[in-house]
Amino acid sequence: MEIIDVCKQFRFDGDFVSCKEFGSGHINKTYIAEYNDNGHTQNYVVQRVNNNVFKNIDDLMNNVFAVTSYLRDVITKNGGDPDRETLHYIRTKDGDKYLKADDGGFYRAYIFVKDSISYDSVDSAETFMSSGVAFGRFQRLLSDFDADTLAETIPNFHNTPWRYENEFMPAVQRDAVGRKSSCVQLIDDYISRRSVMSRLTDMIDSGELPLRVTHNDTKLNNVMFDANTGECVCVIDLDTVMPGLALYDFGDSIRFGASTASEDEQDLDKVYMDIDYFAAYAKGFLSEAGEALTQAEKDNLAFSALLMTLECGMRFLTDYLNGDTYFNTEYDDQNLARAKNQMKLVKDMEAKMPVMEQIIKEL
Ligand code: ADP
Ligand code: GN1
Ligand code: MG
Repeated sequence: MEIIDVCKQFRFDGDFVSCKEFGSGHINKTYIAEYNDNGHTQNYVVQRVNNNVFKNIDDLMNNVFAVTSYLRDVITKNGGDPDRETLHYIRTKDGDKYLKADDGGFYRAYIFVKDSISYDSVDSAETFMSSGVAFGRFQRLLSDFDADTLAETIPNFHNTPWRYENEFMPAVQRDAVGRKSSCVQLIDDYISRRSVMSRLTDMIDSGELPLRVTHNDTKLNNVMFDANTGECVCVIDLDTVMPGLALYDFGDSIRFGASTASEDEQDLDKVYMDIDYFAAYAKGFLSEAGEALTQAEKDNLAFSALLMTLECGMRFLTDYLNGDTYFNTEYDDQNLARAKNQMKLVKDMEAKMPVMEQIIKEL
């Protein structure tokens, strides 16, 4: 289905001007649509939802509508601007939360946050600290949201040992597209770290770590910043908001944003975890979410960065071995490059763990 015909199905104000692909997410296909509403420009985001990744689109869209309407209320009560500080989804002309198109695609739409930008890499410690504030606040604002009403959009999303046993090792054994021989050493690097993978899930099982409503995909480019002031405006990409650990949100942000290079940088000499960025993010995140955290959560903040990096690298390697069926890729060995890159970061974090832990203690 042509994207202009998709746009026509939504309750957008004004006349269609243009629609083009944009953004650099690894999962959905994102477009920006420009409309002219009596002389003023209104932009909308239109997304083709990846239904290979999200198996139940009804559950998914019920989650994001519930979360955003809850956030609108809380933000309004706190004197904030709900139109800017949370996503505003638009229904179809039939009143549905998404469009099931004739071509089998699932589309949804929301208002483009005006004068906002997202970053694919950190330009300063201040920007990164600000994203920590955004994700910490997101968690705090949802602290009274009834977690039982949320569907688990991707089961076992951050269950690292489950991913190891049920996805990674089977992919290694199947070697579906004959790529295993090109990454034997890398596979061993992941396998040799199996023992640390269960640390947080064991603590959930023993009741030492509480489940909260968390974002679960806290990449820097899932925060919009004000294009003029540089301050964080709102958190986006709400597809994985589910019960999880505060530690997942903290760790995943460090994985992506505290790296000195992009996630698929192939020159591994450029890939490190920047300890100043780590400290800046921790300061921002804890300023919003810190009060609610238990001692056990605080004690595992530094470790969570390592675990989330290990998990994500293992997911990239799994996808490489499976023939690139999950993450969006632009070239053949991109998932392999990502998996190597994340392993380099893991090794760097292992070496820096005492310093990271000391920083958290001081905060
Ligand atoms: P994915 O699941 O593929 O990561 P996202 O929802 O994160 O999809 O969207 C991809 C990118 O599109 C984001 O990183 C961001 O740059 C841009 N984007 C998404 N929503 C908005 C919005 N409301 N306003 C401005 N930019 C947006
Ligand atoms: C995906 O959708 P995006 O690009 O924000 C993925 C995350 C990974 C990330 C790695 C639903 O995030 O879990 O950490 O890529 N999202 C999903 O860059 O799998
Ligand atoms: Mg995203």
